[in-house]
Amino acid sequence: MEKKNKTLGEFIIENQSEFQYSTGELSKLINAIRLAAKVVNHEVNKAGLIDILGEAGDTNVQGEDQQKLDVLANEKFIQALRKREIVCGIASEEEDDFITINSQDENHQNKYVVLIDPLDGSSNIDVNVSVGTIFSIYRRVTPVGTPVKLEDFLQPGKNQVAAGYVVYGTSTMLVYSTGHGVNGFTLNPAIGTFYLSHPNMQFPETGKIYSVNEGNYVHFLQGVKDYIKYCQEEDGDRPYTSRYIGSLVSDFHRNMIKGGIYMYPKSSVTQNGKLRLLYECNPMAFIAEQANGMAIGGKNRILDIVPTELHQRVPFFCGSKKMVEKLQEFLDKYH
Ligand code: P6P
Repeated sequence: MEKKNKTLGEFIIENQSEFQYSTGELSKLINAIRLAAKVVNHEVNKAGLIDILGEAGDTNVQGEDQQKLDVLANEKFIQALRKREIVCGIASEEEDDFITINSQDENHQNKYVVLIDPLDGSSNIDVNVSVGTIFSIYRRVTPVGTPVKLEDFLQPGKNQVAAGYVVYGTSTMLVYSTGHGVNGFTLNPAIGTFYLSHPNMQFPETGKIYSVNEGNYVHFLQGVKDYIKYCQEEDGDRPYTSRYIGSLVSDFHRNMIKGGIYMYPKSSVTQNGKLRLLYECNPMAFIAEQANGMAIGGKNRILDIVPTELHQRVPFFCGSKKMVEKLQEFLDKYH
């Protein structure tokens, strides 16, 4: 078990060899994320003060009103990643298409692509509720030395080499995995240093919390409706508690610590659900499985889905293994 209070920097160096292509590349990637997370944290924490709330006036590719902090977070993460001579392309919820990052020598020697939701749950900013950043990292599949292509981004989630999130909550945490377990680092804002506060994070095998927007209940498939009713019945350790923040990173983080299941099902209103496969579901599913949890889209494992579009949406059920398995029983009855 890792010693607590180690800094993120020390942890990265000590675990450098875990990253299968370790020529300092992991350090550069995570350090870029770390820097941007601190900058965004600073802006999020003062959002109410410098009147950067409210909408930037634009809408993103999802047709959602773009909050000014969305725009700022997107810029800061792209800026931090662009400066490292390691990333050849970036895809973001806030960008219609992927961005080609040309290395200084312009010969496309960089080997990694990063997919990011720079500020997930941003509609919560105006009401001072936690938001988060989600990131997903792959090794490119097209030849080094050529410009990055869409197929570099449309890889199944099981190909991820690293993934994680930043939760800007009562404290700011960076939680990530390179495929060797999940570790959580808490920011000491006074000195701008992340410390290892949650080594080897694991989903409890089961739990008593279910997270879903019950306002959509009437639109859910019958299997989902039946599972929600199962959660609410008096029996054994049920009824469960319903907890839904409306911020994926926060609901996921709480459920990973306490045990629980998060659900964003498809419905008669949202045919494929709401969450995006590439920069929300895949990274969170990678973290979940690394923490002995489980993530499915219905019949299929999230990490096995072969993407077809950059911003495609999928139904998403993720959390404690036994709870996801129970849900799957209900889904299998009907579908
Ligand atoms: P709804 C935020 O917009 C988000 O992508 C997730 O962070 C969150 O869990 C979900 O959507 C909330 O969606 O439809 O319940 O408001």
